[in-house]
Amino acid sequence: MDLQEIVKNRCNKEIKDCSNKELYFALLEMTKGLAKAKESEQGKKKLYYISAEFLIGKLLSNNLINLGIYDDVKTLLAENGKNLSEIEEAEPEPSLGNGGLGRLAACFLDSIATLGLHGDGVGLNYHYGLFKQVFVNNLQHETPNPWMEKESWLTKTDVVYPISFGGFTLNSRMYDIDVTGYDNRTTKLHLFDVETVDESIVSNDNISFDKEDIAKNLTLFLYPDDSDEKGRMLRVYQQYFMVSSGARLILDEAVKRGSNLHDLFDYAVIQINDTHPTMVIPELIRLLMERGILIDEAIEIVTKTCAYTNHTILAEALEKWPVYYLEKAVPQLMPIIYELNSRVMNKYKDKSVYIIDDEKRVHMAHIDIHYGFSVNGVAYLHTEILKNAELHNFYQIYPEKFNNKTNGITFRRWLLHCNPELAALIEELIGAGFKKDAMELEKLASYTKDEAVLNRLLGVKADCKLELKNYLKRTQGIDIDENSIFDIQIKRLHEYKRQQMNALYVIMKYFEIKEGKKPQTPITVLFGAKAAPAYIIAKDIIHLILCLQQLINNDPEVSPYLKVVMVENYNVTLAEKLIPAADIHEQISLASKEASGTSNMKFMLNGAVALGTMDGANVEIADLVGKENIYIFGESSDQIIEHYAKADYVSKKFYEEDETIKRAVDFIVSDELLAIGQRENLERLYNELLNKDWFMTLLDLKSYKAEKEQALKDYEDRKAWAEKMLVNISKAGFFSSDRTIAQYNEDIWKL
Ligand code: B1N
Repeated sequence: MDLQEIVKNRCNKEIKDCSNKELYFALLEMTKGLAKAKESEQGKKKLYYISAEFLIGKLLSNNLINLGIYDDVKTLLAENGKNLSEIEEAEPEPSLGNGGLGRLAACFLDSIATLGLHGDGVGLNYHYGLFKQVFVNNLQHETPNPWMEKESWLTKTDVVYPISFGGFTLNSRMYDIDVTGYDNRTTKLHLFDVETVDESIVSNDNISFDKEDIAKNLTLFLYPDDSDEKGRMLRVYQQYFMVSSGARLILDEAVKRGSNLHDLFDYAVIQINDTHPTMVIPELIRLLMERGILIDEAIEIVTKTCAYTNHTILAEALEKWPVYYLEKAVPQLMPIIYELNSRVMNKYKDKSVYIIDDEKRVHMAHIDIHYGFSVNGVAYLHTEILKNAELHNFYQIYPEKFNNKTNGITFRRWLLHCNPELAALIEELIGAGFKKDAMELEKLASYTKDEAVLNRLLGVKADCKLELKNYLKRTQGIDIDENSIFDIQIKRLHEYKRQQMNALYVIMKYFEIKEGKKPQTPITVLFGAKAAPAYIIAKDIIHLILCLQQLINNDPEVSPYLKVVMVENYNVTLAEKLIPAADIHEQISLASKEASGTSNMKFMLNGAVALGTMDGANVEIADLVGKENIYIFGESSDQIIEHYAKADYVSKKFYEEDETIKRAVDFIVSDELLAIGQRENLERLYNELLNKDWFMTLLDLKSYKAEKEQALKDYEDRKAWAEKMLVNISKAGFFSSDRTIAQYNEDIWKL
């Protein structure tokens, strides 16, 4: 490593005279060079993780850590009066994902590289990623989030494929990002892009553009607003562009490694990340047939090559494309999809497993399940629900295909990088082994009664809280009290995740404080969430939270005891600051609806205690830490599934029967809030809660309030709380994505 030399060549200056941006570019160049030197050895069989999203976050520090040079670089910079965390801020964050699904893909690449597995990621290079969120008048607005600068982590390759759509052809070029594993080899993220994309068709202050000019818009945004047909068509074009490019790459590479294509499954395994890349199945069949393989064999080869991961049971997220969309965008695939469907129809009477339904819609997940060899859910409970309810009819046909792979997170980013002080304390106590074998964190269990260790743990948490306070002040102009309890809910805004329940709690607390019942320690309720641009109620919930923030934080009677903060443009970078600072984390989805959740794992690892329902991976967390180290409330997934089956939930009943619930809900349309917010938004949300409340907020509100009060009370016994923190950290090892990836490899990929 010679940063000095690189800086000299690039800028003709010394390190001490460079700007942070210049140093960022110099470090980028240096890191890219080092990653090249460590490329993985090639095995025979290779994994392709195909995903419409890779939410990789900033890469500089993570790469320095994984290359083992973070401390040296930091010291060298410090000697020259420079600060690595400030340089980090010069790096733009690519937002190539929505939330958990995309972040999971990024954690998986880190683990694939760390475990030295032969595997790459395949996706799309969105120029503006997901939108950037800005708040105007307490409402969410969306603007483009450009991240590709004159130099970036992308490396242009010579790989170019012509991709044909109904009526036109576009050239697809591959760009690579090196993914460095911890202390090990590197792997690659291949992002395909169209050369004709035209960023100038989007203005700076909103995200509208001509959705029909595919050559110019194909890779501008991740999932453009799909509330209208043109947006949905664009999504089909994106998906086919991704999988056709990926399929060609996979075939070319397999042939290069010696495959005759009849044995493709010995050379490649494709993990299909949710249904977005499903068209890779008919596309591969088509390409194999083009190369002379007959359809029966082509179908068999592809079925032995592809595996599918399901990430949700929410009906609206299970993709069903009308046949006429596919006829228009990708007519060459339809004969194959019809053939795949007729084979299913000839074999099974049960219409629920057909690929094309009576309304002429193609059920993408059904293609994956029939024509892949593995179907997995992402947490124990989620997989059980798939087998017993959601996909039960498929489970009866193919019990051997179903398996669970509980999600995980990379400890490099979510502990070593985001919380170096905690990592150092852990290393001092149990040695450095946990960095490679996360299960070694269990050794911390022997310190749960050690008062000195517990005090140091509280000290680390206090430092992280102060750091968050300073960061929010500096970057968003927000003031918070570092001595208050940090209660944090960060995740996409969705009714099933029930941010509205947390907001109703805030209203209840506001009343209590007004009436003189003050909390012993002040509370700061922090939110971070983006709403899909066309998801009206989700945006109304953001509006409610921002209005509450304005009302409460400006009320001198209340704000010394309670504050509400919604951070703007929640992303990976903010998560890295928020998670280490949390005391309590909210995992309050309606049971059965959150497939897994992964922020729950990150918080746990950083010594926060969960307040949650028995949903997703919370079930496994509760199992590991025991009920004295987690706060669980609300009805079980069995009970909820029964409510839906019987259609017996009536939110108004809960509203009418409980005075405190009624008062909190009514407050949404009170004079106080209407004076701050928009009547239209607040009334719409009020009516939704009262007359529909599809995700049963009012059902669990009472037990949620009671459990949260218990957690706040327990927080006062600092020693007992620190013990809970330590138990949570010590049990987090199971949630390392290294474990998850090892299981994928052992059961599915067999590399
Ligand atoms: O995938 C994560 C899980 O931890 C979360 O519980 C789950 O909600 C999330 C359509 C999705 N499921 N489905 C999506 C994303 C984008 C889209 O356009 C669906 N995201 C999840 C990782 O397993």
